[in-house]
Amino acid sequence: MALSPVLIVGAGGSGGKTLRSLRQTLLRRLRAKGWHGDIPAAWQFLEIDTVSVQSREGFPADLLPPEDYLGLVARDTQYRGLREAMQQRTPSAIHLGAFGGWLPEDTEVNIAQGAGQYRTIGRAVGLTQLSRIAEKLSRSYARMTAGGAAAELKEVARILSGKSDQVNDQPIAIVVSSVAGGSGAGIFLDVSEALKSINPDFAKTTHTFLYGPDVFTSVPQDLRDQIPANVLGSIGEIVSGVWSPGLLEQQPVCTKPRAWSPGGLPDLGLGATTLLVLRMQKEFPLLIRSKSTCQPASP
Ligand SMILES: Nc1nc2c(ncn2[C@@H]2O[C@H](COP(=O)(O)OP(=O)(O)OP(=O)(O)O)[C@@H](O)[C@H]2O)c(=O)[nH]1
Ligand SMILES: [Mg+2]
Repeated sequence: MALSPVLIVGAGGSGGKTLRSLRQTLLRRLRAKGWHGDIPAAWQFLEIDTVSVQSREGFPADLLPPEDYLGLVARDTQYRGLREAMQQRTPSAIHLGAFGGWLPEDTEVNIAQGAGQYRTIGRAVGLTQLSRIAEKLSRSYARMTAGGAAAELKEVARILSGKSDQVNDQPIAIVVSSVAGGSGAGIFLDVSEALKSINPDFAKTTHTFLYGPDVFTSVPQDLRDQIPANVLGSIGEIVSGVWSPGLLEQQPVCTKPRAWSPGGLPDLGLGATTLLVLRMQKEFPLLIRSKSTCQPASP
């Protein structure tokens, strides 16, 4: 099987843990085959979470290198300040349409430590940080496609299969998140949008893996009150993208990251994408084709 350059993005805690585990496993397997270097540059990992500083979260796999982590909330940032900044940047005439019905007035949650299992808080944080998300994705993409990365990948192919020509040029993106919490569920759609702004081909080569709610059944019942609402909201947004008009049309891809608008149903941001909802025992692959328009960001 041919190797491809891959940008794998973990959104929120579950996405991040998946990346940590995957990176460690890949490195072990490569080393077992005689590879002496670090993870090849053609395989980029990036965790994006609200939490200011990457933490173990009780999970045994090594943390990612610091440059592979983006914490969206600066220390000491309060939700209220972040919300006001977002509103000030948005024309007041569209406030109701853009924020009405979902953006919380305020919250007790200390957002520097996570979105507290509120998907709307996660999304609000992500929206205010879209340009940082895109910037960080672009840096990972630059490393993945830099001179030397392709030659290194050929060397990996040679070590693994004995054939250095078992390599594809086309970059692939993988987004991993759960739909159950606040951070990942709140940002994975906007992350997918941002990917397309970096390379329009990601509209066709992004794969999204989502953990369903049943992977959290070991979490005590009183700590998972918000999970049903988060899952319902996430799946609703995905399905609305599938059913939005014009799905099969060829649409231009935006060159700047912008928000996916849940109210207008215009764009799921995933292009022709395999979306896999991971459950404990079953996997449901859905082929998502979404309409992609270049309307101004809202908000
Ligand atoms: N108590 C406890 N809660 C957990 C555990 N794993 C996950 N959760 C909670 O289950 C929810 C879903 O987990 P994730 O999808 O990783 O959450 P996230 O995307 O990081 O979002 P937030 O942490 O809610 O901002 C989160 O709110 C977590 O706090 C666990 O091992 N113990
Ligand atoms: Mg978390």
